[in-house]
Amino acid sequence: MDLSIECCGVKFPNPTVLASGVLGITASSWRHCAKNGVGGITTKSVWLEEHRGHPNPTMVGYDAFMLNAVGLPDAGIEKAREEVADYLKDPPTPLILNIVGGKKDEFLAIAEYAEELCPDMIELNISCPNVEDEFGKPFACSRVDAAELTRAVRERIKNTPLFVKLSPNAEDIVGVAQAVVDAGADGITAINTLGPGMVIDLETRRPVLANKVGGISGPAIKPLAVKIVSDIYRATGVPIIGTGGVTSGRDAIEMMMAGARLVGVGSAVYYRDVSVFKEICDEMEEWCEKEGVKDLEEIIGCVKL
Ligand code: RRO
Repeated sequence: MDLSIECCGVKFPNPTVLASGVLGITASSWRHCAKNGVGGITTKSVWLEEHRGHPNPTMVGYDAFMLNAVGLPDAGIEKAREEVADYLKDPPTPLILNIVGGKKDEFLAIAEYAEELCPDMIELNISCPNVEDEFGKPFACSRVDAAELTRAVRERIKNTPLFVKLSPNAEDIVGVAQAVVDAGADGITAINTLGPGMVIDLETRRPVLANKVGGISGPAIKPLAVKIVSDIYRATGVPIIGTGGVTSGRDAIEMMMAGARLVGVGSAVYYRDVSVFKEICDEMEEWCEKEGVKDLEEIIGCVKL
């Protein structure tokens, strides 16, 4: 069966997308994912200048959830420019460039350069939960801040589909989604990690992560992501990259029924490896054939509420 899906004029061979932050920022790792069946790639969040992340350990994983506080390490846009150019010489799948800053001026500065790299889409990360000490509350926690930033970024990104990645920590994520769409976003990525949360090592009596706390991802947050995607889909109708705890083809179908057009996969790559993309697609195909679904468009937002 053909799992291909169109999103903002970009054709994806299947709806799975490598979520931002999972496999860094090298053309070779993106190609490796593409060889293993991923439908699209999201880059790690790119800064204008080099930014140091948090010290190790930055990640800890359990069956039900993961915690991360990587802290947005990045070498800056010049390194990203090289890797993106290398990938785009012969791109096996579409590329979504994820961009980030600390304060507003840094977001605007990278937005000036983002289109020069010629990605298929751009994702604006305004929802990292791990840098609040450095930069204050994420823009995604306030309708007004999120909309103002999106509007200013949109003025600088004129010809590339712009998605804004939102936070489940916002009091009113649907209101934030509506506000960024009104400010010019073409689509929404939902959700970034929840929390932050904490895991304590009983023997040392210290938090496991060096940063003490970190964003929660993985299967435990999937029902929250599905509910939020459903709410945003019904409120805005814009394309959504549904992300949060998807590890199987059935999870991906569920996310699409909620309203996702593309499905982000992050933690599952750590739980298994990149083979997870082919497994998800195989299971999606199997389900569609059993249910007589000929085109994935039929299931987007089809949940009966
Ligand atoms: O780098 C991180 O710590 C990080 C980022 Br940018 C993000 O958006 N979400 C997350 O859970 N971690």
